[in-house]
Amino acid sequence: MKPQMRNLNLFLFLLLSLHFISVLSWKREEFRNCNQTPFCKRARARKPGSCSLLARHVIISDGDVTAKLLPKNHETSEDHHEINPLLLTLSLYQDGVLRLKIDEDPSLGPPKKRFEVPDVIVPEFSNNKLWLQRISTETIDGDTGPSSIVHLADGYEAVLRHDPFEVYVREKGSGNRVISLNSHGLFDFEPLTAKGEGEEWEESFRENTDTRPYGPQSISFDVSFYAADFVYGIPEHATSLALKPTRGPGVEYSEPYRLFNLDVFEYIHDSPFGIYGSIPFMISHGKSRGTSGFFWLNAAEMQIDVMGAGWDADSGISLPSEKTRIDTFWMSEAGIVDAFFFVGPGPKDVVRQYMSVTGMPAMPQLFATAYHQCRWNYRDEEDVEDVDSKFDEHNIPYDVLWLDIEHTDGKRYFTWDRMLFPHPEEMQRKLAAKGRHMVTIVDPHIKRDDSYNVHKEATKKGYYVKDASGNDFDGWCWSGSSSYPDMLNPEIRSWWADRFSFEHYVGSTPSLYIWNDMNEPSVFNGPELTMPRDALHYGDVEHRELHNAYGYYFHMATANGLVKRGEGKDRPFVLSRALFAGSQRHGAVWTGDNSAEWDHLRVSVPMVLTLGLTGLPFSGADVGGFFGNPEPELLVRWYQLGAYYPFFRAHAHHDTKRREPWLFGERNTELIRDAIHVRYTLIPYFYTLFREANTSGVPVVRPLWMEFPSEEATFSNDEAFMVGNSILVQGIYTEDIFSAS
Ligand code: NBV
Repeated sequence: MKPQMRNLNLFLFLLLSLHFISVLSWKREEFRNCNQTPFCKRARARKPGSCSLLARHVIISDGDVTAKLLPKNHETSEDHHEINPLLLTLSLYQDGVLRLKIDEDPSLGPPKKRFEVPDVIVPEFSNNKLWLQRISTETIDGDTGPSSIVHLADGYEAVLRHDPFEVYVREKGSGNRVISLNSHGLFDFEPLTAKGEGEEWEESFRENTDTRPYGPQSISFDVSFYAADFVYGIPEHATSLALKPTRGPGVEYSEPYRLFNLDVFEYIHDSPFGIYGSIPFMISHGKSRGTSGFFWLNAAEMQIDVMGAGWDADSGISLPSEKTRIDTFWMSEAGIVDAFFFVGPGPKDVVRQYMSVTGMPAMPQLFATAYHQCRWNYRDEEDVEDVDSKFDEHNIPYDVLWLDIEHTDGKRYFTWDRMLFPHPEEMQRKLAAKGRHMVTIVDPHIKRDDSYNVHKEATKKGYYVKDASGNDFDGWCWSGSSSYPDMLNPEIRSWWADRFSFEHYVGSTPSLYIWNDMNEPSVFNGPELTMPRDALHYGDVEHRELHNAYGYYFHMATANGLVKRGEGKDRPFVLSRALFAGSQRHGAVWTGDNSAEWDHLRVSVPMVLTLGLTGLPFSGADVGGFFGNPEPELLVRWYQLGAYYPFFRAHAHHDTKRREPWLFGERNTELIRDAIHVRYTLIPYFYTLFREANTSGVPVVRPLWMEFPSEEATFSNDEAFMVGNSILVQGIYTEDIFSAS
């Protein structure tokens, strides 16, 4: 390339980067709300009782209950041939797990197979299946028609009501309900349709148009939790632990909780808007009965309403346990119904039941449970050496030093800027000699540069996600024009994993571990800063169907890369920003780009507790706050709280002032040192708790009610928490406060 051309390109790149950076601060209008999201708007407009499906042909097949769901007027409808029945399967598993699947009937020729998320359910789960032999039929009090009933677990039964169709779990004997689906008749399933002549099927939001080759394909239904005082879960949101109602008279939030993995710049601390991760798993807890859970394995955009008291005042539907019932409404843009009901009855039981489906958390290495020092960016080898030696000088322990994107050669991951980092191996060896480790960042956007071997190979092998016209998807990110490996494809994951071998990742050594960022995936010029929904993945899967799991597969492939690199003997450490159900098997996560504000310190607790409840015990928030410069008092408080996060890492944006622990005067250094020392004193305890999580699923840090399930006063407390069952932590979230009231 001619030098003038190169300069012009550089200029354009800088201009575009500046443009994206300047428009990145959180602006509500850049993200869709429910009304601007057609499937959400349609679903929310439905009235209770509008589902007219009946369960018919209820039989046992292959040890499951199967049925066909048909509209009430199907037999008589003149155009009944156009209404295809849906297939329903109810399967039972050990430990009180009920699975409900509903999909279109493949034998009736839908234009394509709807996406079922692979590789999240662990293979061992199928060994837990209980093969049904018997089904009984009963007309339950007040019903006009029959229900099919099967034994689920000690003391519980699963019920499939035929007319109207409803599924629930109830206690044997008392008949009290635990969880139910479609009790309000809000179930809806939009079948795929092949696009007809002249039909548009497009949706636009701001400057982006979303093409829909199969028409609308959303699914929605109501789920009710009985004997429930509160519901929790469905991360990731910056909000309270006990979920606030989103529909009904006088609710505080008017938007549903959104599950759509997004790179939200400067997220606010109290909102149901979706951020980097999505786990469609909700837990209910109440004093009178205990805990239950509901998980919908679906990776498309989801929106979930928590109904407030009186939301259904005019519906005419009356259900048992009015007062202690919490109704919720689940809407997803695509996929199938693959839902799991967990009966508990204790909080730890529900978490274990959920993990029997999605897998136990990985056991981290000891060093990863210690203190991590990060900043965007440690500039060069000298800076690294200086920071490292100052920790020793100040008698502050730390275990891991992190390098952000600037360490690479022009954001080409797996490379080094050789001017700044001429001797990466030596740098890592020096740290390793003191028992320390290094982490470098590897993002999924691959620079479209023909001299970059990762790009060359990925292009040649056809490993990138495709755009709607079948070309390699080209989006804008840190590396400029970039493409994204299609992580849904196991072959591509395996190729990606091989990038981490010492041979391929030149300059890496055995003490180097990995950080996956921007894996929502973040695309600066994409709709809502992500990939267009009509991009195409392996097996013709539309991006809309798998969006929330893209980062999960990326995390998985990276973790497998470190396993391969260590020939299976080294436990990997990979931190990921995007997350999905099952991410616990691949490593740690953090809560992304928070701000140096007291409110962000405060909300970090419910965020970390929620992640733990939904299977991810290894999480933390950036200590000090990513954006902005914390006052020394806030920084000290953050260290004092962060010392109890399962993942304890300080991190900061490159525009912030340096904030290593010794930069704020002697007294503050002493306080920060003390906080970090407390963590080091507790490392054997933390490590033991990680092992407990690894074998039982119980999180390392727990909401108080997990340890004291009948103490009502704890149910909505998200300021204090338990580390294991023996340490209670109360953070201080306001300035000038010296004790907790
Ligand atoms: O890689 C730069 C940052 C990183 O430091 C941060 O932790 C990530 O959450 N990254 C986001 C991209 C830029 C954010 C403004």
